[in-house]
Amino acid sequence: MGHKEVPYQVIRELVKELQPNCLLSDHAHLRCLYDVDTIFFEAGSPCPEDNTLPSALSALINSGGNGWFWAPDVPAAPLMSTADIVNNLDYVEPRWCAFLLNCPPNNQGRLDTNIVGRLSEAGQAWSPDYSRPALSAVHPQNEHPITPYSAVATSGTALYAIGASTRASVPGEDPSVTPTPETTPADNLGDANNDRVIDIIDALVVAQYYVGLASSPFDQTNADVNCDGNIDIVDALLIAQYYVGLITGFC
Ligand SMILES: [Ca+2]
Ligand SMILES: [Ca+2]
Repeated sequence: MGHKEVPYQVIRELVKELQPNCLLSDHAHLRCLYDVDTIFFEAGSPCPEDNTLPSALSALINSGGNGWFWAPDVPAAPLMSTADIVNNLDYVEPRWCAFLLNCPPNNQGRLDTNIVGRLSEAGQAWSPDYSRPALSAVHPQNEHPITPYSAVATSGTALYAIGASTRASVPGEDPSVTPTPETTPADNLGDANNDRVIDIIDALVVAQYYVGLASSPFDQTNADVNCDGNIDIVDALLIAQYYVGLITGFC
């Protein structure tokens, strides 16, 4: 989506702090490693046959919800067939490309049983090719990217380049993009860092708090958005869902 649409470097630093070996990508539609660990190929823009860069090809296992995120109709929604999962794996394997199959966790933080069953079937139906040679080493990557606040260019749109974006998706720059509203519910639930905005940063600081990396300021009352007396990853998930418009309020 481009490094400027979310606080990319903040999220990257947190992920690397929690899981140093975790590979991070930005869904920027770029065919190069631009402050990311892997290239991200979306279904419909397949990985080239001669690919030699660490890559991932995404697909959705279910057609419920909006495909990416869980919704109540997901447990009964049709799933990608076992044969199709195996075909995708066979397609990406010789291209050194991972198959990133989106399986949405439900509102309890778990995968629904139909999804678990399908993954089990696919695991039994597919065998990796252990004779595939190793991927050649890639050049060193920038481990601490800094996204500039602004930039100018004599031609074109500089922000797209420095933000690793191929699309007009910079809030405030494109009239079709709606900036994050500067509002919160009346009771401020969800505004975990008390900056009067509910955004992905609030989900992030709640997740940090849950794993013992409390940041400051941190409002515990605002963080417990499902009002169950605990501040955990479910609260972070709900705040993220609120931010992207999947839910319209909290407890
Ligand atoms: Ca906030
Ligand atoms: Ca809670």
